[in-house]
Amino acid sequence: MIRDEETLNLLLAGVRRFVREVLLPQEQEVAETDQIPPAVVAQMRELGLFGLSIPEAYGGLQLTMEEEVLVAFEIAYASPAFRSLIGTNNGIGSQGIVIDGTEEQKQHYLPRLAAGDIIGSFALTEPGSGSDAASLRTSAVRDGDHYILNGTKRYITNAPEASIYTVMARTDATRKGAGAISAFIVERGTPGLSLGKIDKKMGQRGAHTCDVIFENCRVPAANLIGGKEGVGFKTAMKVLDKGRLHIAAVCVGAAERMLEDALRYAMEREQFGHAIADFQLIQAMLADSKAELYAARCMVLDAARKRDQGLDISTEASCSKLFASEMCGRVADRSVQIHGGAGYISEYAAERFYRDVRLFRIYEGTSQIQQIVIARNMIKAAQG
Ligand code: COS
Repeated sequence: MIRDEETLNLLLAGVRRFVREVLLPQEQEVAETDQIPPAVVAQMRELGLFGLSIPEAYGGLQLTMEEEVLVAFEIAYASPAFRSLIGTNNGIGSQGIVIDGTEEQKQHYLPRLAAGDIIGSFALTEPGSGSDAASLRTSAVRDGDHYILNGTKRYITNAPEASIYTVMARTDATRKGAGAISAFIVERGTPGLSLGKIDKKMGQRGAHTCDVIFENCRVPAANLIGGKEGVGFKTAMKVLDKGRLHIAAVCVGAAERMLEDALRYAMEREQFGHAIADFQLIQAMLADSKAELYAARCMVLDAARKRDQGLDISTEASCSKLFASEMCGRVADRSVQIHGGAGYISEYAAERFYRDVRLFRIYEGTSQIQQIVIARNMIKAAQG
């Protein structure tokens, strides 16, 4: 749903200009230094990019899902690290509070997340629990008006920058599975919370992950999301339904960038006396990429519109993430192929994007997890 075409077009044009004029010229430096310059972060704040999906009542832009994916298409045209910095505040790092938080929790945290004054982070994965998220072992034991958390969370995006963590922990050690999991907001600086070393990743330099470690970390009971135990896994899944759709949109934006770069290169590069774009084997790669990209874009928009109608889009979000992230991987591969030797050299964006986009098929649920979600939903629906 688009609420006001004119306002949205202004926002999209502003983001597009910011991407072209500010982010693209900084990409190489971010890749080399592994840091997004503070001046760029300040401009992201001014544009409202940290609060795209946060309700207006708490200082955000309250974009509908359709509007949000349109913005994501634009921002993902630049290196994924830029999107990653705003990604958690708009997605997994804030939505637990937006969807299931108490009024006090919303008032306390959302305005600062929306403004980009603080970064939010989502701590689900553990050393022993990845795809099988319901097997997580971090414990939260009630002690008066606090909970005591123990455990380790792994590969947590933006954890080094974050001021608050949405942490899924087991509040009933005697029960296995999803029903004993609760979600907490844990503030950085809480005694007993520490961070591991920043992970060395394959790509997305400028975006950081690390372990988040809890050792007898005392968290006020008031920070239990929604004030209710045992529903934290469902909160996490609802957050991921939206997050997966957002990532699918990011895949579309990144693929568009890679395809434009590949097309430009193919039209400039000459071999056998012709621009290589004249050759049908190159054209096949361009055409397949274009067709798949178009399909992914349509899927993402359709799923976003359905979510705006209030429909359950668990299946559509997983279909979109599965198809768009795999499509993005294929486009990345073809882009390197079209660039030939140049595609293997770090001077060209093709090489960097090839590594950066590999993550899309893994985080917020691997392609295989999306397949499981889709098939299970089909079977459940058929059983009635
Ligand atoms: N929305 C709301 N509730 C949901 C839901 C959703 N999208 N998906 C599942 N639930 C509920 C189920 O209805 C069930 O509730 P009941 O027990 O009341 O019936 C509960 O959550 C447990 O669901 P399920 O039995 O399907 O859990 P599984 O342990 O089988 O796990 C998968 C389901 C595999 C889909 C889940 O663990 C998953 O998404 N894993 C990947 C995790 C991930 O994406 N990690 C990335 C890290 S975050 S960057």
